[in-house]
Amino acid sequence: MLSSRLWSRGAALGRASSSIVSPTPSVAPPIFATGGSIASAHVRKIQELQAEIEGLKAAAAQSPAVQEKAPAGSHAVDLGVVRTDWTREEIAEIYRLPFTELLHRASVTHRMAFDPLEVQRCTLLSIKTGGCNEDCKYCAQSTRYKTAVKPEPMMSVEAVVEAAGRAKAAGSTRFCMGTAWRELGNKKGAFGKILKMVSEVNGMGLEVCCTLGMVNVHQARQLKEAGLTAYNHNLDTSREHYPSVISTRTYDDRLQTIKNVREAGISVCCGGILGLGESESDRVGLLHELATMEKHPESVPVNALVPIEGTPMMEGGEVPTVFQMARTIATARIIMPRSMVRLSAGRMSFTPIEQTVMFLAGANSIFTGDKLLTTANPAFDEDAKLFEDLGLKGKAPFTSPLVHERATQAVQAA
Ligand code: SAM
Ligand code: DTB
Ligand code: SF4
Repeated sequence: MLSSRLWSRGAALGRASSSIVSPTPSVAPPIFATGGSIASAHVRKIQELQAEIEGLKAAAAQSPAVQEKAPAGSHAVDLGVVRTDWTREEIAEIYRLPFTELLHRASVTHRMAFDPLEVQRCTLLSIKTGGCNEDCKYCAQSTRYKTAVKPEPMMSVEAVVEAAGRAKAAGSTRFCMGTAWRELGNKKGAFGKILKMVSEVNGMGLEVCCTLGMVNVHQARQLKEAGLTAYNHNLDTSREHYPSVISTRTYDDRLQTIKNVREAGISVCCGGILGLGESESDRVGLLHELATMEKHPESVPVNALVPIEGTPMMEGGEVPTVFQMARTIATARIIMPRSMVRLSAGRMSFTPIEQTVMFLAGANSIFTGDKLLTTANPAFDEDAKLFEDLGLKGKAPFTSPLVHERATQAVQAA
């Protein structure tokens, strides 16, 4: 049996240990597998950890190396090996739990790997807007549809670095650059500029993410070398529903890029959009695809459709309900407990209290700033007020559970 790992620090640990003992009836499938076999008694495992917590608490307190790496005030409990063998039926069973029960389970799981009061602020920037030849039926930047977005040239490195500086000053700890491209392809000049942007933004101490369409392993390695933290490439929906949304590339094309990014050692950001005319089974299908990857994406964006005038989804899609969003987020939180779950596009469609339900469901990141790539986002002040009302705090960069895992190993070695 693999030893359970835990890392925590100071008073925060007390909070973590008391919150994880919440009695959770064992109706839904187990979340964690241990040493390859599925642990049937999730709760028992949590209780076993209580004893271990006390010993590790002392070790953590004595390890300056760990404390240096440790994000102040956060806490993490890593319960062995995270499952990647979910069946679609198991995921559907979780998705369909009574709503309050689903939220409770997501909440309990959230506390095992993250400080639930921390929500990461991220900033998006469209560094090359419009003129994309793909036919994604939701997208403002596709040339196939008559939308208000006009193609623009690529931004300069200086302008991007300036924008990243503003984002950092406003509290963002992750900066994501997007291009309206099917693929990076043979755009050598543009790629050179992007590598420079990545390296400069990385030098500012921010997590850097890019979303540039399809990339090969060689390109992914160059991005990694330049200092890229994460690559965003969404599956958008289930394999079955995908052809009704996009015809110019396949689901397997998307999976190949994700594989290339993984192979280069870059953290994967992969999720989808709700409101594309999909069924509940398609939402479960998307979650199943993500949660059965050899390694879960470290970051799972859940977007609500932003209906764009002129695109087919203006008619064929529909803004998802708060329940559909929260169920999807909560299920993602439970089946991928160590992933950041990002409440991404579409927040303008939800009231502050509806967004609060999504935080309760386990979302722990939002995009802040007035603009996403081409569409509107809640005003900075509105988000600041929401954080204040909820007592939320921002999340420092590079403090994902993966970092905690390294800290844990250091504790155990101490
Ligand atoms: N062109 C690249 C690609 O498609 O991978 C990167 C940019 S693309 C705009 C990034 C993601 O934004 C898409 O995969 C999609 O999930 C999301 N997105 C685009 N338009 C959206 C919309 N109208 N509503 C919600 N999400 C949207
Ligand atoms: C993701 O999943 N959502 C972000 C990010 N990844 C690149 C993009 C949202 C785009 C919303 C539509 C727009 O502003 O054009
Ligand atoms: Fe192009 Fe990306 Fe928009 Fe699809 S989602 S049309 S690939 S910019």
